[in-house]
Amino acid sequence: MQQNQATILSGANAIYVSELYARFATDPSSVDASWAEFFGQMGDDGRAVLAELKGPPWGRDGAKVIGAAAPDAAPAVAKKAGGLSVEELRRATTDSVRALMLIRAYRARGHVAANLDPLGLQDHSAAYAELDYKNFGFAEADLDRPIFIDNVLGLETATLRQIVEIVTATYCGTIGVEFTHIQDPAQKSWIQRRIESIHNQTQFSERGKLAILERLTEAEGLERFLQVKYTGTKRFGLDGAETLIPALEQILKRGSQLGLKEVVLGMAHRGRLNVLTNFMKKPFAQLFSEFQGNSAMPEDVQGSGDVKYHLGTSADRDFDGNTVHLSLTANPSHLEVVDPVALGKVRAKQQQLGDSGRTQAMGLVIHGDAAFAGQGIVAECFAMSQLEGYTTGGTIHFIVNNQIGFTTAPRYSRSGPYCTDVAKMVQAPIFHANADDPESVVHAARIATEFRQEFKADVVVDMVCYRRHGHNESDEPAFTQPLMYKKIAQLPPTRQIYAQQLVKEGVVTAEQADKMAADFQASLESDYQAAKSFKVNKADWLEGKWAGLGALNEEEEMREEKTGVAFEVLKDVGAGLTRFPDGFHVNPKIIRQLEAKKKMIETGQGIDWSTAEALAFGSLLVEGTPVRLSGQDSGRGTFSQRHSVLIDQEDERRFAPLSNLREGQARFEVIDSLLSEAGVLGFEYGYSLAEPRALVLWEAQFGDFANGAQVIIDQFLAAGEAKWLRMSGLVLLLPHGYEGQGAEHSSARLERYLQSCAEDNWQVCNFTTPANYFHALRRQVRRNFRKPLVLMTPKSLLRHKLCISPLADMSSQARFHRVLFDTAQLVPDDKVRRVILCSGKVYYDLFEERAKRNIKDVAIVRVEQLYPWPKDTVASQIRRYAGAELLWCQEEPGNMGAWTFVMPRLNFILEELNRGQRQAIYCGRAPSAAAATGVHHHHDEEQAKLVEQALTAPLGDMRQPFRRATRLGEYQYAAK
Ligand SMILES: Cc1ncc(C[n+]2csc(CCOP(=O)(O)OP(=O)(O)O)c2C)c(N)n1
Repeated sequence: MQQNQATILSGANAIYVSELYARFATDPSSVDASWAEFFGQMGDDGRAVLAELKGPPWGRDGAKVIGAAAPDAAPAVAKKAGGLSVEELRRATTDSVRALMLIRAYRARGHVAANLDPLGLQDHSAAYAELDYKNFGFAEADLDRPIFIDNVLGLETATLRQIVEIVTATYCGTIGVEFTHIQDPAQKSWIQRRIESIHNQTQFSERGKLAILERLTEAEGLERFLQVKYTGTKRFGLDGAETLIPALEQILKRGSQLGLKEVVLGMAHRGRLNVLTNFMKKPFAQLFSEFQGNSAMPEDVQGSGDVKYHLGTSADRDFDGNTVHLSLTANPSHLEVVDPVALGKVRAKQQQLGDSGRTQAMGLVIHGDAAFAGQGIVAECFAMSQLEGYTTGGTIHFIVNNQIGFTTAPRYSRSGPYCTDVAKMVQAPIFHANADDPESVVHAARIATEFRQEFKADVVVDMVCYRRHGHNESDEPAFTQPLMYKKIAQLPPTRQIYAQQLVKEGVVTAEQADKMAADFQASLESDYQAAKSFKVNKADWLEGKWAGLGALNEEEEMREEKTGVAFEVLKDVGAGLTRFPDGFHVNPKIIRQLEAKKKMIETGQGIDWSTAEALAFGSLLVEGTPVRLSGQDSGRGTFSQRHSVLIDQEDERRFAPLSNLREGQARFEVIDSLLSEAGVLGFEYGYSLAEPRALVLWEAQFGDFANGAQVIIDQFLAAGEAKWLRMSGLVLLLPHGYEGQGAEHSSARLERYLQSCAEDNWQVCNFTTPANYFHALRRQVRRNFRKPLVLMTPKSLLRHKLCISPLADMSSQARFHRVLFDTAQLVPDDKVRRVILCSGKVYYDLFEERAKRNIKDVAIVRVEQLYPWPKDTVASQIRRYAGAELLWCQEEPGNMGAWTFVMPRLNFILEELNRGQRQAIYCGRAPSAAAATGVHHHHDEEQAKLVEQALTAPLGDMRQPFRRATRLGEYQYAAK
């Protein structure tokens, strides 16, 4: 029988049965009635099994699948193969197929019956019913009958009882695995093999068990200590989720064995203090000192600082001789928004390490269950995870799933069964594990780490736990979850549960476990005493890759950086911009553009915007500074202006001239991004944090779309340095300008950036010349400090005949200009009637109209850099035209653009200069709810009118947006 069993579903029999099934599938009447009945009873799963009898595609890779047939087996032998009658064969096949269906059901659905919830709030009855062997055509009487399963589960033959025991242990223990959604056969079979071979349990050594107990003791001990010493102070404790700490430890330990050298962490508030100290080894004394109200920064360092559960840190940890550098990214309270930032840092570190296999640096992101399910940026990160320009070779996502979000229960905070469902968008494997079984969580963390290192893909560990206290420690959870909290109150801490387990196993005595806890409390007590005199003696922001850079001081901001480039270099780089390999078929229209570029470089005249940009990039590259630009369609450029990647018209090969300038040049990366703003901007910001020596740029398709990344802009770019002492030199390219294309395609919302300007936090500019753009880009990486650069960038000016610069303006003697003076032939300065200050594209409208009308007594001064506000230079220009009236002209509506930013600053200058005119006057569009009209001829009329008014209308006639209050108290535009 054994021997017959062994041959039933292999070789020719398998082919015979599968062919029978194939015939049945096309025509049920074409097979014998008994087979038809058998096949007819099969559900979808059974049919899939039958269809796979010849060996499914993913089984061939190593996973042993029942009935994998030798490809050359001859079907003709089948009729009485193995000495069985057709009836016997049918019967045995029935058993085997059913058993296999059962096993498959557990693989796919076992997690629903797994014991995942320490609170035991889940009702498993439906899951048990779903997986009951009786659903698969078996009866109790079948339990002990041997069934041939052809080495699935590592057994050739097993009784139904054995099968059920094994799959229950493997798939329904305290770990539930979701992996059958994975389409990559190698990944799927790897997981199946990895977990089935050991029934999804690690046999930990005594040492391993003790280490878990120690980590749990520290995790719990810290929370307990804080609860006593700082009762009621917010700490967003880890109580109920302490198993996080041994799990993280495992990720590093296993990771370091598999080549990890750097791990970038991103995490939210929950348990952060525990992670900072127990995992990242921030001194406890420092933490206690912060609890006592002291700053996390040294006294001589300025800045706003931040609450302690937002702070980052870095550390080196040693695991069996392997050192891993850890850095926890500082983050704002906006949940999940740190995720792409951490990933961008990982990418930069991989670049620095030369880690092309992406096994040395990794992101480890810790999430809350409600935030993971609710915040869209999580999906954006998954969307980026396998893209060439953004992949980091997989992230380990660890979810502290305490089954609540503030006061909101899961049924209100997600639509799917699990908080992890979003991870299925990239077919990540998901390990759900019960935190009250620490060994299971540590085991899952280990497999997740191995998976990430093996497949360079994202993986999720969902640690199901609970939150012992309220959302923070002064919050009363029973207001909203009385039953849950009754249950929680009865639960012993995880440490206690595990200590008891180890006592039972004889690994420790109860006294040893208690002593471990007492010793830790004693050591915290001595750190607590030390905290009283703890001083942060050094800020850590200028270490590692930041060494040699410094903080900004005022002098430095005003210093004229040498950003010009020698003529020969410019010419050489310029020649490289138009070079491409022989036999590369460039689009004829682009050839024309390249020829025009060539002419610009050769003559040194008429350099346009994109050529200036390419010269800035190219000169930096040959000087050894890498350039990374990412944004939607940035390779070509939204306005078809950049063409930094040439595409062969016959085979779509790509060629980037900027990558081929010189031997030994730095790396140029231009990336067409996914259609995300927050995710991508966060990523590039993270990249810039880790790599201060590269020029990193993010480009919005149109400036207004950056509003989708507002959180990154407000909370990281504008305030990151002030809060966390973390500089960034990221450049934002934001197409802006009123050209009649409607609201979103006109305005990059300049006003929003200007509103956030303070403490020299960043630079906000709106240039009118390619040369200034060139210098600003170079200045960004040639200064001794880093500040984000927010640039309004042109659209129509990209092709405007006047928006050009001579090459000389980029050469060694040339430099950046914060303000551009009027150099036209006008009446003498003291006869100038009016000085119009403006910024950006409207300058050309004013300039051309002034020329057309032959006006000679109106000067136009361009404020190229709005922030830091070049007060002295602006004042010098106002002083220069001593008798002139002062006007600010802009094309944006009065409640937008730079007006409300410049107005008080101009008024201040007028006052200082003691001018008769004390109020700067506004000339521009009326305040408006939408950023621009969508009707083209309205746009044309408005634009013509504001230009005409600026040049000719008496000051008293100007439309003053905020002069008159209406009855409703609303400030309205007083139309004349
Ligand atoms: C984007 C965002 N919205 C709202 C909040 C306010 N908030 C802070 S914690 C929290 C609940 C988070 O729940 P979960 O992700 O499950 O983490 P837990 O606190 O339970 O660990 C909320 C709503 C926030 N910080 N960020």
